[in-house]
Amino acid sequence: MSILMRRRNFVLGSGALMLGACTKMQQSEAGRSVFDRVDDWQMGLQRALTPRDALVREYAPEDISPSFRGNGSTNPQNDGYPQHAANDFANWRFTVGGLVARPLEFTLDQIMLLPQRTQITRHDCVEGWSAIGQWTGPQLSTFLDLAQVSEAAKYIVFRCADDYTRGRYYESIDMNDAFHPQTIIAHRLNGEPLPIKNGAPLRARVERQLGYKHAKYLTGVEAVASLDGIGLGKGGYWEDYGGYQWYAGV
Ligand SMILES: Nc1nc2c(c(=O)[nH]1)N[C@H]1C(S)=C(S)[C@@H](COP(=O)(O)O)O[C@H]1N2
Ligand SMILES: [Mo]
Repeated sequence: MSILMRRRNFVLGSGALMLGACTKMQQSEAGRSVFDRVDDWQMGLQRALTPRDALVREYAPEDISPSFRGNGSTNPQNDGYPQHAANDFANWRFTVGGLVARPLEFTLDQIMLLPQRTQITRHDCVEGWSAIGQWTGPQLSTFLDLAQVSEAAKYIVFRCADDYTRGRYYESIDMNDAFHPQTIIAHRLNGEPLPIKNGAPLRARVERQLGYKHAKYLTGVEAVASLDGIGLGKGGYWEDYGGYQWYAGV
């Protein structure tokens, strides 16, 4: 499946883009019957209307919670993190690797130069609290497009800097969530640089899923075909050690 086809699921609000994608698809698959193409188009439309592909609710500025608590790791002490923090994360790097044609490494300044998305969303933690915050950062899809993620990639793994109680925190999502427009690599919360307790300098926002999927202290993302051999193989820290579901839809 091409990136174009993946993205086709998300362009409901933009007829021009959708037409563009379909036209390209038809050109590249000129040999196929018209009926196949109509089928593809209908599947795309249907997927766009299913809850899994829909945008989650975005809130108004007045809905923002007065404070956004920190949960899980809130001040990592391992692997040079305190030094990075003391240095305003000037030497922090974010890598895009695994099954990509062009592995990439970004400084925070470079990340600021990419197109940004700002969204006000509600975060739901399984421990029974919620908070509404405004998040800003590039869409994960921007990084994956720049790195030319392979069609063999089935998951995106979030790599984190913090060791939690049982080991290194990590998370993973499928390509559907990875290319979702509201899946962003956030560097701002409520217009300010991310506080340390909320994942400075970079954290994932995976808005259709519960809090534990929103990996903090990101050092990079890795495109993989399988989750075997990563952590205990269940796709995330809490999936490995807490029995949490890998797909944690809100
Ligand atoms: N790297 C890392 N990411 C993490 C965690 C963590 O301990 N380490 N905790 C998760 C959990 S359970 C939740 S609810 C949210 C909390 O985000 P917050 O600290 O901004 O409230 O981060 C998630 N991401
Ligand atoms: Mo959580």
